[in-house]
Amino acid sequence: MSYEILQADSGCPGEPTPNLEDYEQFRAAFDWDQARQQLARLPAGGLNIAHAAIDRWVLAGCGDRVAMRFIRRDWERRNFSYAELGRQSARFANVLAGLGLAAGDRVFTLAGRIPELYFTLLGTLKFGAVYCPLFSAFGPEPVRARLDIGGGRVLVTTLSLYRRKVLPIRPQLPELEHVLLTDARGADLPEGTRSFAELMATADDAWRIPPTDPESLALLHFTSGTTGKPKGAMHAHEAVVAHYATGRYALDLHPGDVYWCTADPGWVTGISYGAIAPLANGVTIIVDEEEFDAERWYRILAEERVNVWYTAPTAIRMLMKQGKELAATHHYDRLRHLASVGEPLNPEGVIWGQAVFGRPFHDTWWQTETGAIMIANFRSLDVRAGAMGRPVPGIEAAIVSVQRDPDGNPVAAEVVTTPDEQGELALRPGWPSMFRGYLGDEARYQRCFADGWYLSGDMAKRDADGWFWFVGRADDVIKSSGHLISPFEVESALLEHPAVAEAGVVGLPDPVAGAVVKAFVELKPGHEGSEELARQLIGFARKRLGAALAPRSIAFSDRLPRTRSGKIMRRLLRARELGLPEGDTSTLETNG
Ligand code: 6R9
Repeated sequence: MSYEILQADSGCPGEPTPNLEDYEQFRAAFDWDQARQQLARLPAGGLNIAHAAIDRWVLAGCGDRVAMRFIRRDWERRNFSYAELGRQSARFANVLAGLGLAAGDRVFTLAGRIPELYFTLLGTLKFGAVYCPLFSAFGPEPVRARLDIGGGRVLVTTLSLYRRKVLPIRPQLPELEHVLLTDARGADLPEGTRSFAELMATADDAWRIPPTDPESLALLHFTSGTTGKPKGAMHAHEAVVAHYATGRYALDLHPGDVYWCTADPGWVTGISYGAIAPLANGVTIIVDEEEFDAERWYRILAEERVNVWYTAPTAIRMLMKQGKELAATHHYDRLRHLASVGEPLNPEGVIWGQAVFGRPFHDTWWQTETGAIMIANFRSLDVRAGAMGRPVPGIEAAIVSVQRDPDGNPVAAEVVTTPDEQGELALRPGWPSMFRGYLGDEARYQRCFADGWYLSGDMAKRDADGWFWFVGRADDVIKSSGHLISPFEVESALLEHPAVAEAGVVGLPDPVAGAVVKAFVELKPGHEGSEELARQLIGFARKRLGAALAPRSIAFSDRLPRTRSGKIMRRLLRARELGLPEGDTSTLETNG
């Protein structure tokens, strides 16, 4: 294998040394208890994410430190100290008590990066309820499916998102009792909603976090599979031990740092690393309300003197597209560590970081299910451009060869010891942020394990020195601009259109988004494929699913390739579209 090596930076004068100085030594000595002990336990007993992230700093006399620096779309900036976030989240816990919530109930947000989202996250955890974020880019159908599976009792959202995405599906959600709007009050409130601000204004700003069993549920993050409904991955309060430790050792957070994670809070990254990990490390987070904008991003990195930046390959590729000249309009002299997650990071991206910021991007790998970074390029190690990195201390990773029964259930997993041989990336269960199950779907959870390994669903290789390299997904799930998209969810939406008989949805390579969604559609008798119908179907899917999930293009087919049991063979659709070898087609039905 040939690849470029970028030497570990020795640091500029005055810069802190890496938290993890000697990987091998540290890894050998590390155990999770060590990290657990660095987090204060809850005075009332147990471990609570919101206490570890906020209240412990206030109790330690550091309440004045800036926890969150919020940048409004119009550039107005507002600082929230740890003490202020402590009070706002206490207020929200009191709001939930006032609404009659019980421990374990589910509180959802459907919002972009607004301060109220962070008050809701932390207040929900203080109260002992379970927090679940939704992407504001979702259309009504994905919002409905997730609120339904999650049994959401409370939803915090904005007036416009409520009108467009919740109102049409509200009658189908009998369990959703309370909708709180962050930007409406009094006469502006639609029927059946309440004002977030008004409830907060009358709530007490003191709250004593009840004793919290570290195993009690804290977070619910939806993810996508190839078949069936969205999966709600459940995480316990104990997860904060891994958030804290990976923030410290993989992202190299130091006290006093300004840290910027650009992830959407509807995604697991936006919560675990947009809020919990950095706050548990006592740093200042930048929260920018605006979406991607290259000029704005460079300005934020420079003006906010960002030290550690965590972003994603699609964003890096969009910055690269705009050229180095734009980046050169600012100085980034405080930038110490650059990291990326969510999709494969091309070597060009890693190297571009070095050219533009004087530091390479450090790829990290993890999933909604793992809850925290599992594999990373560490600041103290050379970066192998194109590799995902090495396992985080406390994590045992391997490449396994998996045997599956005809239904696709894993029956055995054997570790592949030959370097550079492809197999499925597997992890030994037991780390603190390991998901505790899929809500209401024990069978699907069980299907993630074989022979004592958690199977990630990603294909990868391990080189002779222990670096892991991403190969591709083992299933049909699509990653587009960092969004994990279930082809099944897109197919289901298309099938609701009166002209559609069958649909097969695949991801096709795209230089910026990584992959884009394409749908192959079989029409019902009496319908003719045309450009006009393709446009209509895209519009139909967009309305239901939102722009993030809807297909970009549609092709019509008289007969989609199916297995003998009738399943659409997405893999074959993709191979044919791209002119790739068709692989094993032994299960393909033979036509007429
Ligand atoms: C955090 C997050 C998980 C899937 C994962 C893999 C892909 C994530 C990656 C990567 C290549 C990386 N993925 N990081 N692929 N290199 N560094 O992304 O969670 O949305 O659940 O997605 O994303 O396929 O299995 P989630």
